[in-house]
Amino acid sequence: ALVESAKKAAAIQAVDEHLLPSHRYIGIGSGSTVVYVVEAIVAKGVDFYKNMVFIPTGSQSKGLIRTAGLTLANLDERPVVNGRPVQLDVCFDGADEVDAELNLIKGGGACLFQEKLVAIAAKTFVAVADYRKQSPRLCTTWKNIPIEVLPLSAPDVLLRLQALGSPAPAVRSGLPSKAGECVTDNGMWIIDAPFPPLLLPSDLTPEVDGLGKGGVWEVSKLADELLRTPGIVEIGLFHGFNGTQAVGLGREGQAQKPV
Ligand code: DER
Repeated sequence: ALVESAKKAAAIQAVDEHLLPSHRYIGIGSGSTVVYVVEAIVAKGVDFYKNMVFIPTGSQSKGLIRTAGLTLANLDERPVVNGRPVQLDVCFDGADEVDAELNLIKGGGACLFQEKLVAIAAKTFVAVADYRKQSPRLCTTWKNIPIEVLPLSAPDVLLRLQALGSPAPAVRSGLPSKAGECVTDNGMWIIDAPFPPLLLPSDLTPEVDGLGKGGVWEVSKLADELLRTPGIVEIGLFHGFNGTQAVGLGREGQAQKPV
């Protein structure tokens, strides 16, 4: 009950603070917290949201938008002005872990690929997360980095991840709802790769370079290495987003500003 009320409070605060009446294109993430974001938007009343268009980040997100009676448009259906698809004004999404510099682990719900596409298309990305998600360093409370891979490449990617210092990467099972592997909205698999806590740039010293010695990486260095690996389609590490905001409810019950 405390967690659900924390999610709901964070969602209401996020919408109150970051969704403006003038906004037109809004990204809607995936997971359980974003359900409260959609509820908070609907609670604003039809006059508030009737001219807004909502962009989903996967099948669950699309269903949320449709069921709420909000206007739905796919990412590739945005108008193109001067050769550029219009930017989203804001994107609301959940997170599995948020570190001190607002880097995120995402992908607990296996929706990370479209979530990242929508997140980078937005002027402001708002991570809506309850107090459980706040952490000093990524891979502290959420032990694995979710990685979307082409199924054909899975054996080789698993080997590569071990070479990069992940102790026990594994393809995510679809159980209990589906025998065999979890298959994403994009027809891909998810590999969950555990790593020791990911360092921040400020943690680096001449001796600790964050380049994977003993499996210890700095966030952006690991992200770059993973995104260079053939077969990896996208990774559940969101880092260096300008304009990221995080809204969560602290233990003391007061909504906290960015971590
Ligand atoms: O899968 C995802 O990336 C979701 O956004 C997830 O990280 C957050 O899900 P939750 O709101 O149910 O914790």
